[in-house]
Amino acid sequence: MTADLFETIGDARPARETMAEGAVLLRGFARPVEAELVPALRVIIKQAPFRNLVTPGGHTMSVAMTNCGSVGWVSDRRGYRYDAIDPDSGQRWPAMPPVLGKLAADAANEAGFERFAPDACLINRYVPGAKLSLHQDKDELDFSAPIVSVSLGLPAVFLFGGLRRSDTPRRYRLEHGDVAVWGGPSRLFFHGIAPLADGEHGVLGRQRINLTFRKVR
Ligand code: MD6
Ligand code: FE
Repeated sequence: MTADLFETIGDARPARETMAEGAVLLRGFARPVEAELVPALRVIIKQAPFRNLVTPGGHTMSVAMTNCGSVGWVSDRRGYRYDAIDPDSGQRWPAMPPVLGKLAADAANEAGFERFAPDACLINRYVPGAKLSLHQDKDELDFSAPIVSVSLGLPAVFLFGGLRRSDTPRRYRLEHGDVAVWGGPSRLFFHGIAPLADGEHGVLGRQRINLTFRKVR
């Protein structure tokens, strides 16, 4: 028995949970920097506002997105890709604030992935009812780097499957400040977010914000 097994953050959820080999949930990991995170995000979304992207199949996504970092993830009728330019403004995406890059690197390190240096941070905004269908994150060039995902605001149900779309996903509740890190053997696992339940969060109101950090190039 290890102390780790019984370590909790006061609400009986273990501070650390292994979801699969290479995939770990670090509960509350972002809480210590929350007060810096939220204002940094406000600056980014003023410069690069959230928008509902269109998939190559012509569907408008229920999740609104923006990015910071040297490249950003975009989707339109031509496909999914990373681009250094925000197509809405014609300008570069806002730079990744140091507090964000450091949080991602610290979380990756905690999960056993050293020297994670993300060049992209996709910022997702969910309003009640918004969802993200099962998908793989495979538009990056470098699958040796993990993905670090930070949840803020309303809680969500994270669906975490396997390498095949048909693998039945497990469900994990992601709350404000929780960080999921993903890599190695599970880097290409299918995952998604169930339709967001309505609610009101003390800091962020009626929404969930998710940051996913990637090493694209
Ligand atoms: C979300 N996250 O949590 C969407 N991808 O809103 C993702 O799609 C995701 O959380 C790769 C790794 C972790 C994730
Ligand atoms: Fe994803």
